[in-house]
Amino acid sequence: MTYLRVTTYLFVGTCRHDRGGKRLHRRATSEKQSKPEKTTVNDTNSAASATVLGLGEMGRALARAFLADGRTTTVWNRTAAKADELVARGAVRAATVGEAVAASPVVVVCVLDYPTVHELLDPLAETLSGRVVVNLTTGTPAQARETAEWAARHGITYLDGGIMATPDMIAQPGSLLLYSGSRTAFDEHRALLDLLGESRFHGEDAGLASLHDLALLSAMYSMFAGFLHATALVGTEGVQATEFAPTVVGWLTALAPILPEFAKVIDSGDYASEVQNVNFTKSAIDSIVRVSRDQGIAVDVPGVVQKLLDQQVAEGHGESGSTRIYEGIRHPA
Ligand code: FVH
Repeated sequence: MTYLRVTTYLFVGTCRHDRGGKRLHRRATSEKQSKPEKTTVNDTNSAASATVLGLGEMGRALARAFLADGRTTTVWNRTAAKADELVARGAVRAATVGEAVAASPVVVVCVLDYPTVHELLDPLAETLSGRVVVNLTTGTPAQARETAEWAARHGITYLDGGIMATPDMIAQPGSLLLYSGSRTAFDEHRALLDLLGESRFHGEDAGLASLHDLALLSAMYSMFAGFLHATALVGTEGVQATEFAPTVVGWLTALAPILPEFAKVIDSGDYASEVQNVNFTKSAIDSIVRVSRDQGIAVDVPGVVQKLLDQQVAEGHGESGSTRIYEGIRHPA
C-alpha cells in the first residue's frame, strides 16, 4: 500500500510539476535482500554539514530540507542563479564544484544523469576521498554499481539513492527515499537522510535502490498508460477526461489491495487456485481490444496484456490464474 500511496502522490505531484511533459519523466539478498532492512536511527553526525551539487527542482528541495533543520549547507549549481533562494535561506554558495565538495563530509548529488555525475565528480576523486557521496540522481543499477566501484577505487564512501517523491513532497509525509551501497554511511548519516523523507536501505549492492526505483516507476507509467487508454476510449463518445478521472481513481484505489494477494500467488509459484483464470481474463482483454478498434483508437496498451495472455494460452495455461503472465514477463522466450 505504501507503494500505491507513493504512486498516487507522484501522479498528483507530477501534474503540478509537469512542464510540457519534462517533469513527468523525471518524476514515478543476502546483502542482496529483496526486503528493505529496518534500522534504528543512529546518526553519529547529527549536526553534520552537507553539500548539495545540482540545484534543479529536486536539488533545491533537498537543500531546503537541510537548511530547515539548521544544517550548514553548501550548494553549487552550474547555473549559479539557482542558488540564490537557498543563499537567502542561509546556504553557503560555493564558487566551484571543488570548493563545494571540500566544504562538507557528506556530498549529496542530484543532477540530470550519471554522465553528469561523473563529469562533476571524476576530476575531484582526490578531494572526495574519505568523504561520503550520496547520489540521488536517477540511473540504472549498472550505472550505480559502476559508480560505487569508481568510488571504492578512490576511497570514497558511496551511497546510491532513488527518490520516490516529487520536489514538493520532500520532507513531507509520503516522501520515500530508497538507498543501497554503504551501510555505514546510511547508518551514520541516517538523521540527515531522514530530513528528506522516509529512508529505506535495500542492501550493500549499490544497484538495488535504483532497481526498486525503476521498478516502481514502471508500475507508475504502466498505470498512467492504462488511464490514458481508458480516457481515450470514453473520449470517443465525448466524455471529458476531467469527468472520467475521479471514477478511475476510485476504481483503481478499490482494486489496489488485491496486489498483495497476487504477490502471494507469484511467490508460491502456484497459479492453480486463483479465481480469475487466463481464459477468463483473455476474453475481457479481447473485448477491450475489439471495442478500442471499433471506436477507432490505438490498441497498443491493452495489446501488450493481450499478447502476454495469448502466450499463456499457447503454452497450455488457459486454466491457470491470470497472474501467471508474470512468468511470461519474468522468463521471456
Ligand atoms: N523532479 C522530480 O520529480 C524527480 C523525482 C525523482 C528523482 N528525479 C531525479 O532527480 C534528478 C534531478 O532532477 P531535477 O528535477 O532536479 O531536474 P532539473 O530541474 O532538470 O535539474 C537538473 C540538474 O542537473 C544539472 N545539470 C544538467 N546537466 C549538467 C551538466 N552537464 N553539468 C552540470 N550540471 C548539469 C542542472 O544544472 P543547470 O541546468 O541548472 O545548470 C540542474 O541542476 C534527475 O536524475 C531526476 O531523474 C527528480
